[in-house]
Order: sequence, then structure tokens, then C-alpha cells
Amino acid sequence: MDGRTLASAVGPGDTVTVAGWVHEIRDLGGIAFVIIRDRSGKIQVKFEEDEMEADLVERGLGVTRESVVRVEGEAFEEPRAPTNVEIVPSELETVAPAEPELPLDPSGKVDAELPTRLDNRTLDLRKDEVHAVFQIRATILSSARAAFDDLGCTEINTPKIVATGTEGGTELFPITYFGEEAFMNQSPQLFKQLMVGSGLERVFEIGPIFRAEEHNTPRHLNEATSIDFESAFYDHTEAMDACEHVIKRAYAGVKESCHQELETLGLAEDFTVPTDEFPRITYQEAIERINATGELEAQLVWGDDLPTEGERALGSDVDSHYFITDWPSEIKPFYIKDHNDDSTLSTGFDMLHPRMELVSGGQREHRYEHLVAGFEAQGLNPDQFEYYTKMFKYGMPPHAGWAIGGERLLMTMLGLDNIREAVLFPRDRQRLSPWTHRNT
Ligand code: AMO
Repeated sequence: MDGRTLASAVGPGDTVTVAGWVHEIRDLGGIAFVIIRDRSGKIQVKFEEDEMEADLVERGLGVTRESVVRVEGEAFEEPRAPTNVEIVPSELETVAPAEPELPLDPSGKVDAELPTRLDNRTLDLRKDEVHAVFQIRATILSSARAAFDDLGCTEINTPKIVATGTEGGTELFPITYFGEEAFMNQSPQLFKQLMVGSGLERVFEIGPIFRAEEHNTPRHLNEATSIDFESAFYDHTEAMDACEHVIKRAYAGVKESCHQELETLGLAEDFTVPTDEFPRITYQEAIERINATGELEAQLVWGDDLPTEGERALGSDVDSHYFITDWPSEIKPFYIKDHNDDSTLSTGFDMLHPRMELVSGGQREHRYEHLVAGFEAQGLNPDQFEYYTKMFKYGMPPHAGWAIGGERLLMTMLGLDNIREAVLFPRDRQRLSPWTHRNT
């Protein structure tokens, strides 16, 4: 297909072949403009009855919007064209026609509701703003990879079909694995820890996690992208430093590489890369500050999870990314280590954007006996996790790590209302394939 010139690279005087989608057709009578869109932008093609063969003009005006066409011609300077250049065609070929009735309008002139957009995601992505979101998503992931490279990490890929859950039993997706019950992985948690013990020492993974979330909310998905990190010989404070580095690098990468996309989304002027240190406040301080806002009906007490409204109240109070540290051990998972001098206090932390939680992490329990005792304390059967616990008997260094929710990072960075906007084909309670609405 190539040998073509991208729309953004067409300059006056060039003889070019461009190919892309028909974005718009403007027939002014005697003269008509067809705007062609490709991944780089748009280019105007001029059809003039008096200047061209009737057959070419007829074909030019006969194309339907969103058809894929290939146009050959010469480019001229034209200040009235959207990019100051227009092509006068010598040939137009319809490569793939589009039906005249479109399920949604990719030019964005006619709004569509989110379900219609998700049902027709391929067409939805042709809109500049939606396209921009996913370009930025890709930049976040490449910037995160660059940040992991700064930290000297090795990228790993761990199994998504597993024998046990790690993040709470009610959120598990069971599957049948050759007649036996298995599950979709909720998190690479145990595998990334095992890789620390393998001698890789410092690892990261960007991959899917699966959570059978009970409710449909604007910030939960049933399949999400987790950006996981784990390092040997790190404590929780060093893990927080690494987390801050990755988040800041993701923002900086977007600022540096996505100016056009930010402009398209109307964010270019206000987009700021966080540079200050993220405040670290203890859980105790967090509940006191939430209680002091008076936003909650009942006062929070030690051991309570932070409700969504509480997180929001604290978020607007702090007004930047921030960490909550020193959680009660009882509400953190079995793999999180307690403080050495106080077993009721854990080294677990969360990192939050003012709108919502983005990250959980902590130092891990690497001492075999303590780990097994922790399983029992949380009502889990250590035998089921033997593949994991056993390796703690053969030289497991102290280690710490965390996971960032990829979609939540994108959502909060761009101020998207709904997490479904941050994923190509969201999986929620109603949606298993792009176009199917399941009844629940
Ligand atoms: P946690 O369960 O807090 O921790 O998940 C880490 C981060 O992943 C994101 N996330 C989700 N995003 C969208 N939809 C969901 N259903 C969803 N569930 C989680 C959130 C969350 O902060 N193993 C630990 C991490 C660790 O300690 O390393 C874990 O999975 O942004």
C-alpha cells in the first residue's frame, strides 16, 4: 500500500499519492472539496468541473464519507485549505467503500452516547479526540517503560491463567482448565515477587488483570491494565520513590510527545507535569483529615477502608498526587509486611490522584514463617499457595513494589469522566464483545 505520502507531509509543488478515509465532502456547485484523513492529519482535494475530466469529478463526488480512497495529484499552496495545501487530483480510486448510513459520525459533528460509541469503537476511534486519547495512552506506556529502564528493571510476562486468587476471593473469574477450576489472574503479584527471588531482582510488567467487580462504576473495569513493579532490597519508601518517578515520567513523556493530541483535547495550555514531591501522609492523618472535612455522615475510625467520598474529600484537600502510608495491617493483603516494631501497622501504601486511587503497594513479607502465619490470619489456606511460599525457603531477599492502574492513570491525566473512555474495548458487566449488551 505504500509509496504514499502522509497528509501532514504534503507540500506545495509535490506530486503525491495520498490514501485515507473520506472525512468530509463539500460540494459548492462546479467546485467541490473532499477532505481526506489519515493517521497524520487531513488534506484537501479539489475537484473543479471546468478543469478536469467529467469522469474524475463524478467519481470524486460519488464517494461516500468514510470510504477509503487513494488519490494521485499535484499539491498547491492554498491559504483557504485547512493545512494551507490542496491536491488537484489526476486520479481517484475507491479502495474500500463505506455504506452511506454510518452508525455514528466520525467527524464528531453529531454526538453519540457512550454505548453507541463503544458498539462502533472502530468508527469512534476515527474521531480526532478519541484517537488522541489512545495516542496518549501509548505514550504513557512507552514513557513508563523508559522510566523502568532508568530504574534498571527487566520486563517480565507472567501467566494470566492461574490456580489461586491473590486480591480477594469475591472478585475472581473462574474458568475451566481441562476439567479443573482455574481463574483469570487478578494481579501478577505472586509471580513478580517470585521473579525478585529468581535473581532478576528488579522487574516490571505491563499486562491485563481481571477482576469480577460487582458493580458498574465509572472507575472500575473487569479487565484492566496493570503497570507492576517489584524490586529486591527495596523498602516501601524506596518503592514509593520509584512510583513517583514512573508517574512523573509518564506525564513528562506526554507533555513532550503529545502536544498535538493535548491540543485536540483542549488540554495543551493547562497540562502540567507534577514536579513537587508527592506528599506522604499516614492513614491515621488521612482519616482525621477526612473526618475534619465533614463530608462523611459517619466519622471514620481506625481499621475502616476509605470510602469513595472520603478519598474525594481528602483529594480536594491535598490537591495533588499523594501517598497514604502506614495502613492498619488488618486491611492490607497477606503479602504486605508489617512494621517491625508494630504488627498492627503495615508498610502498605496507596498513591492517589485527587480524584481516585491509582496505586497500591508496599514492602513484602519475605520471611517464610511470617508469610505462612499471615495466610492463616486472613483465612487463606497456605497449602494452595505452596508454589509461592515454598520459594521463600530458598533465599528470598527483602523486597517491595506496587501496581499502577493504567486506565486510571490515563483517565485522571486527561480528566476523562468514565474509565471506559480509556480502554479500546471495555469489559464491564454489560459488555463482553464490543457490540453485545448482556443482561445482568
Ligand atoms: P490493587 O488491587 O489495589 O493492588 O490494584 C492496583 C491498582 O490497579 C487498579 N485497579 C483497577 N482499575 C480499574 N478497574 C479495576 N477493577 C481495578 N482494580 C484495580 C487501581 C489500583 O490502585 N497486587 C497489588 C499491587 C501491589 O501491591 O503491587 C494490587 O493488585 O488503580
